[in-house]
Amino acid sequence: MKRLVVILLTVSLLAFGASAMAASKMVIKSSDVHGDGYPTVEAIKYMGELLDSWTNGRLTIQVYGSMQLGGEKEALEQVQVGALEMTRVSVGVVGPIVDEFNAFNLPFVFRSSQHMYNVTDGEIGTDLLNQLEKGGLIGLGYMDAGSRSFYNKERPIQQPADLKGLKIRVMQNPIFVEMVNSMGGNGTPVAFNELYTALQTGVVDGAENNPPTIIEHKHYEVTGYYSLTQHLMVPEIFVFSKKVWDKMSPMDQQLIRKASALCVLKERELWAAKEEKAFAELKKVGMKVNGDLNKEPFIKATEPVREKFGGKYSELIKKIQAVK
Ligand code: GTR
Repeated sequence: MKRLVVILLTVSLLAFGASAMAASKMVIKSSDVHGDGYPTVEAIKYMGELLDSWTNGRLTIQVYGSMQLGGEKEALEQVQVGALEMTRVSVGVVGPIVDEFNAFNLPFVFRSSQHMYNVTDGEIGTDLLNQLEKGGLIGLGYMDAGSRSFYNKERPIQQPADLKGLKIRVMQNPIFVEMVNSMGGNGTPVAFNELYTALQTGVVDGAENNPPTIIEHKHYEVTGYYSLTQHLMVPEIFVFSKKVWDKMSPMDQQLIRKASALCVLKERELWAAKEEKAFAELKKVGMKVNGDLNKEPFIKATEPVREKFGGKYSELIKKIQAVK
């Protein structure tokens, strides 16, 4: 009898402990280089609101935007060691952690936004997200970032030869350095949180990005020409720390997955509106936009980059290209 009481007591204490653990309050910290109003930031805030309402305030997200926690490389490192729960970064900086992601970082690999959605929403996208675990990350979803084109202070880029002599900032990944070099410019890796100053002081002459980023970070103040080469279509990604994730209850993990799926859709909707608005704003703030250029010479010039960096993943690339 005494033994039975002890067993029952132990079992109920364990159960109490488990539910207390499951019920413990958690503020998920998530970083972003962009600030309030940017689609990625607003979508993560929305994800936080969903979690908050589903759990009566037990799970919430606090976004640290505007590079408060530094650049994207550091943010990923913080998430890997579990010092930060979540971050939203470009797939551009994920390639050096999980090599397969570099298939998405190759110039002219996606034909259109729809093609990119079909790839990231399908088997290939899910498979790559799962591979993030080997880098200590839990992949929660992709976000749209449109396409990236060159902008600089010197001249419009009408053909690859116009890049000659220009130092063009790229994200910290060797692929992008070679991508710019293959087109005739000088690819220079600079962390995003140092880019405005690098443009202002002439450390670089230009960079490459989407219109919302140029508007939001006022890069038009320190450049002047935007040329629609659209050479990259690099998705954004939001990831959770595997170290933290492994200590969470399956129920909470499921809630986060569910909120992530809705967050992805929210960002797409916000992105479409933001991109259209930013395109119009570029002209208003005085950027000279040349949209009418022949992409063929740029595609041709970057062929060696696709061969060199894509060689290892030629099967994966074939699969990406086969997606409708
Ligand atoms: C932006 C992207 C950021 C960051 C930045 C960059 O388009 O949203 O995550 O990667 O580009 O060029 O570093």
